[in-house]
Amino acid sequence: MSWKGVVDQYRSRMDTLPEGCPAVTLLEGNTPLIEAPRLARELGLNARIYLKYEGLNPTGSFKDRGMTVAMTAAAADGAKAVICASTGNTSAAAAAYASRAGMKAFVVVPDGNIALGKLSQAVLHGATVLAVDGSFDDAFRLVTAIAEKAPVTVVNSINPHRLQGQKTAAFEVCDVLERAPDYHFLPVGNAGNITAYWMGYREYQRDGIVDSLPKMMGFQAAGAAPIVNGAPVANPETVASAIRIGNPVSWKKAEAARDESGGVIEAVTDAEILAAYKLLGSMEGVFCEPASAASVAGLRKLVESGRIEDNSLVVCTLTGHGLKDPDNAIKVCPEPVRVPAEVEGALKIMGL
Ligand code: AN7
Repeated sequence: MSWKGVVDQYRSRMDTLPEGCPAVTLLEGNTPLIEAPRLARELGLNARIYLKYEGLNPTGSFKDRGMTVAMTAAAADGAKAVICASTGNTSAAAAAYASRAGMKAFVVVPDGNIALGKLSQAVLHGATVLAVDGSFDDAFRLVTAIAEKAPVTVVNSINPHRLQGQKTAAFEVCDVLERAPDYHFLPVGNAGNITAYWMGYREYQRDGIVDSLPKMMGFQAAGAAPIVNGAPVANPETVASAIRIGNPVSWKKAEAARDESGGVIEAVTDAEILAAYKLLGSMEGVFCEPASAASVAGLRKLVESGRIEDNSLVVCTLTGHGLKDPDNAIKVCPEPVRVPAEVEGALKIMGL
């Protein structure tokens, strides 16, 4: 049977959607859960590691899962326009799904701080891109203020439909593994995704589909780690622009997910993020964007400090595709080697 997209695939679990409304979908979800044995060996971990590769969603990130539900609800409600603040991926998803629904999209982004791939998606899909001189947090404040005065539906994750969609990734993990993992590693920015996964896992356990729950392991970038520091960060800074957020909307819910699951929310440095980013690409053939690699950077850190039990089942979500932000890859990897267009000369340089 062909995949129907997350709304119709999990319609009976979409707690917030009005009954029977037609889905606004790009057939998102059903992303691969890729085993990573070389990574496990490299980390020195005697455990099974799986990568939930969310970069293979239609717009290249996990945001499509929430956006299909938010846009389905907005369309059912007769909305004509949507708005969001974004570090990039939410804006790409909002723009794409709005165009599909025949709605206008306004996306508010921190000027100069979103990856080019994401900006190109927003403009190509016809959104009006508003660039603010400030951080994501400033953009988000502007969005909520605009929505109080004008007929636009906010599709940031304060919109409860978003988390309903995003929880389906946890369902898919369990559907494939036929159990819940022991640990689930995620990058944390606005903290919606860790909240949504926890919601999904608990729902499957409540309904007897799985009989255990994972520890939720969230990782912020060290320069944008308000939850870890216990205070908002006024000027967040990190190479992982997707999670450059100083005051997460789902802060309290993420702490609840951490505490109820017996997990952690900790920080990883930009150097640790980039090392994990390169490792995933060079050892497992999986290209994710820097923010996504925070999950694997976190795993590595915990393995190194002996905090992951042997023989565990570990899942790391890779939230966005590496092609969103190719500049970063070019910056951190060696340049192409110039060779003459002639065999002997080329072989010499190749060392063969
Ligand atoms: C690749 O697009 O917040 O903790 O505005 O794009 O649920 O916020 C993006 C977040 C991780 C963090 N990885 O997830 C936005 C935005 C990637 C992301 C996160 C984001 P949350």
